[in-house]
Amino acid sequence: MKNLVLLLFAYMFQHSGWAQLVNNKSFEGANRPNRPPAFWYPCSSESTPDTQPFSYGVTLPADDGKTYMGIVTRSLPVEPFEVREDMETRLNLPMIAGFPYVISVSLAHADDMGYDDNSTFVWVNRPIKLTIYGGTESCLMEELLWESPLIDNTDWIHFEEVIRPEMDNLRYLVFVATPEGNRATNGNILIDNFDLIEEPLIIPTAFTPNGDGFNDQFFIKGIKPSSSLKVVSRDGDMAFETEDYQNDWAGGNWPSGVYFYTLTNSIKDKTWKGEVSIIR
Ligand SMILES: [Ca+2]
Ligand SMILES: [Ca+2]
Repeated sequence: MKNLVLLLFAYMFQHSGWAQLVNNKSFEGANRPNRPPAFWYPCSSESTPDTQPFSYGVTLPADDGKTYMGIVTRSLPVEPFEVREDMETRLNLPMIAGFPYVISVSLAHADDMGYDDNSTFVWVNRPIKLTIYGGTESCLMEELLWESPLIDNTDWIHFEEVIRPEMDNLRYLVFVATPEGNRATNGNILIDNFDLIEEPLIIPTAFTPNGDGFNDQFFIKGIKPSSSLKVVSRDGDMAFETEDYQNDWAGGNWPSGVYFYTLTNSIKDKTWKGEVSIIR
């Protein structure tokens, strides 16, 4: 029994891929104002994100789990005239330049957010955007990775997009509450169910190079830069070989049949092998 458990563990470890990049991506924690959940830290000291719901009139149930993050922008009558709340998390592994990552997040807006200020109610309810930066050091906003549209939906909308950082070794993500058109405003954005993963590799088992514009190339979804590819025929002849595959092999003059590929990424030092059929 003990051996079986060990074996199962080894199997799961091998096939679970690489480590999760983001901790507490659902922003779970005790609901309370001016305090972000674990693993998320404000960079600017002027104002601190909230773990919602139930602060400042926000009541929307979480999109995932029980709690989520709320960040606001505020317009001030005195310097600095504007506050943009932000929060940072440290990735478990740095991002690799040029690699495709899937970024996904649920966003919403609270219509009735506000607070009492000396018996005057101050609304903080304008729609704003979420901007996500990457940095090699804590709180450095070195590369803009993603920006949402203006979020005025009061129910959650889930966004998902593939991004490719230009800089290498981005280790920190900074989320910034961003007014539209850089105008200072009292606005809010609610954030839940975030994730950032390396785009999974999907290697097809067949392609059809007949020039009909559909599935004509050996197209590997999520392929990483610096990926070499070798394709060998059943007879052991090299059908295709390149050091940096660009998803452009249309089978050359090779006939229909089964071929064997070896795809190697030199940056991750990882190899995938399998069969692919040419169907003409
Ligand atoms: Ca959550
Ligand atoms: Ca085709």
